[in-house]
Amino acid sequence: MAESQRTLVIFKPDAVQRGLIGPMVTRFEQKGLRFAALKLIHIDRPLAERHYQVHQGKPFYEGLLSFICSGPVVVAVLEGPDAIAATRNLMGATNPVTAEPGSIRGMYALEIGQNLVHGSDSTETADYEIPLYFDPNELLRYRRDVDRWIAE
Ligand code: 3AN
Repeated sequence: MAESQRTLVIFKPDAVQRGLIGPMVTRFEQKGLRFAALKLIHIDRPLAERHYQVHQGKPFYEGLLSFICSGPVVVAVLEGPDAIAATRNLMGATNPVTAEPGSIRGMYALEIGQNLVHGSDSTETADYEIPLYFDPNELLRYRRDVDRWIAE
């Protein structure tokens, strides 16, 4: 039985603008992952700086910040067995051109700077990122009847 994990997912401004929130949410739901939280927000510069602090100084840092602040995003916490790796695999590789066909980026995106979705890359990252966006009382604990058919 795999470890149950929580991961932060951001459906980026390009996903909102292109009307891809629905299809992307559907992919995660169909995979079997469960939403613990979901909301539409506008990320401001200080929050973006905290989120992307590991990329500070990289050539794409300023572009990344202005892009993530350029319009509303949908932030979510997904949970389930191995949720972090499962989410990253469903997203596909960072560069959409080489992302696996069938992955979200493989299906819907063409450029690394507009790659639709973010997912935490480790448990440590998830533990850092989730509280940036959600208070503890926003993370809902519940079970779905179908969960027993998805995880042992
Ligand atoms: P991922 O989002 O797949 O975890 P990271 O953490 O390496 O990828 O990069 C964070 C974000 O920074 C990416 N989603 C992408 O939007 C942007 N990014 C990463 N590398 C580049 C690059 N070489 N040029 C432009 N943007 C980049």
